[in-house]
Amino acid sequence: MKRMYLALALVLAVPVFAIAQDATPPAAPAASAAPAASAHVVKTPAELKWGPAPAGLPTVVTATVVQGNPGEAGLYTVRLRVPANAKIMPHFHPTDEIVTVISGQFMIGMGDTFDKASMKSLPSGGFAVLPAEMHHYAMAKTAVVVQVHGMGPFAITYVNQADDPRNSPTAGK
Ligand SMILES: [Cu+2]
Repeated sequence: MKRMYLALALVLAVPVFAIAQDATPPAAPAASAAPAASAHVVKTPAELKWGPAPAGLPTVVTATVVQGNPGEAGLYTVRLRVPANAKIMPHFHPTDEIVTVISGQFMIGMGDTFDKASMKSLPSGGFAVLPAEMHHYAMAKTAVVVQVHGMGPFAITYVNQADDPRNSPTAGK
């Protein structure tokens, strides 16, 4: 009886294997149909050009575009220099915001109210994913460089309009 089951199992297994063998690999997309290829980017830190941060971030923050264009659709990577004690008050984004701390001590909290006690401190090498629409806030414990990447266009909406540097240039200082 055992032998019969084994034979049956082999018979059943063979067609599955045959199907797997017959499966044709997906055809490579034609060059014209492929999405725009990513640009080849290899940069030393010294080659990064710093300037004003994207609109909506505190005016004390400076930024460099590492890759892509945060103002357009598609993958972008920027780095932000945030001076010690500067705050980015409760806000959210339409797409996931992925944060990597390059240097310094950064702090991130979740919710609608800035609460320093509940923030998590992230040293150099710290990492965070802030999902689209999730309310969060941040502060530089020391001067920091943080890398932010995600799918553009980058946008920021503050929970309280008074915290938006576009409305009050001293916000976040
Ligand atoms: Cu954010």
